[in-house]
Amino acid sequence: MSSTEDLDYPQIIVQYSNGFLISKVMFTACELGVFDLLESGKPLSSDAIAAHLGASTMGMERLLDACVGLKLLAVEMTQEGALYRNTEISNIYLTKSSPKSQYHIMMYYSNTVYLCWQYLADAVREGRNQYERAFGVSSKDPFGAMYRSDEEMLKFMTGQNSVWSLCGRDVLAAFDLSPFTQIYDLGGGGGALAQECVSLYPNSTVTIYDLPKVVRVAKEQFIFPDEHQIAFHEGDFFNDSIPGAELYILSKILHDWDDEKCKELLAKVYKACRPGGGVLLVESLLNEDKSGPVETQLYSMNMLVQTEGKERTAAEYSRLLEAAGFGVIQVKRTGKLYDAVLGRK
Ligand code: ASE
Repeated sequence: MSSTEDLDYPQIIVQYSNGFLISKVMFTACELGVFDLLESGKPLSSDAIAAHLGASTMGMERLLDACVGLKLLAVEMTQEGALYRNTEISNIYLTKSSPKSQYHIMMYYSNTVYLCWQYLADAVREGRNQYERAFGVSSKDPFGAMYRSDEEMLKFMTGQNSVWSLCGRDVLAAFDLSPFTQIYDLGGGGGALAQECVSLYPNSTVTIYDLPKVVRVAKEQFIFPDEHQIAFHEGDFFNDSIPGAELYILSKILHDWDDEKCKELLAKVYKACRPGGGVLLVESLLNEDKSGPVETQLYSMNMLVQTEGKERTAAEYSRLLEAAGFGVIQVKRTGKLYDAVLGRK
């Protein structure tokens, strides 16, 4: 792997050291509204951008130049000076109003996840999440901590929703789910995956099962009453009953919990599941030897600082499903961030 060149000047060490600076530049340009301002297509000077966004010229010019270096903005030199505009990628993914916007997940990373990562060393030493240190709330109930205020809960739900604009279709099309018409999305949150599901499978109805306060916000903010294929069920899937259905989607649920909790939940789902029905796990899969993908390894570190869970391999998910009684387990890798595992009853 490493040539003498790398040993003389360790490119990857420099790159990794600067990684968090890169994230923060992108998050900050998003937060300040740079990409939204440039969305119209009209190139603007740093003075004009600073004035519009209520920022210092000196700070804004540096931020814009760093964005150019990161290929998030383009610059052209004119007689009036440097003019900045969005790149195609920024227009699609970094503006708030684009249908594929990643703005909200970035704000969640920048303002919540980032603070937990401050205590990564403590998380590794102690083997538990760092909500206590980062936010002064108990680490024992991760979702109590993550949903400690309506505002935090909304940020999380909006952030999670934005991920499905990138790979929601792929995870739902990984298997032909058309035989399943009655579907429960356990922990379905803001409902973007449920919306993707009813659009891909027009004969299905999806019930979003989530905590009462999550359902309240989902109804207020994300799912309008004219979405006749989407219903809600308020409950805590560990402590309340799970109604019968043909298919249960558990999307990014098992990665929040340890093996014991996963087995408990899957056993409950198995009991509720109609014969011939199934469970669809949507998760980011680790390679069997855990050598990658690096994004999934990093997400697993994030599960350490924020939850009680971890990312797992396909074989690990299969064993959890088998322990609960599910058979004929199929795994589909999508090539994107999230993959799909289907188990049948
Ligand atoms: C969870 C998902 C996430 C719990 C906490 C989380 C995400 C960020 N924090 O179920 C989104 C996915 N991103 C990562 C880093 O896992």
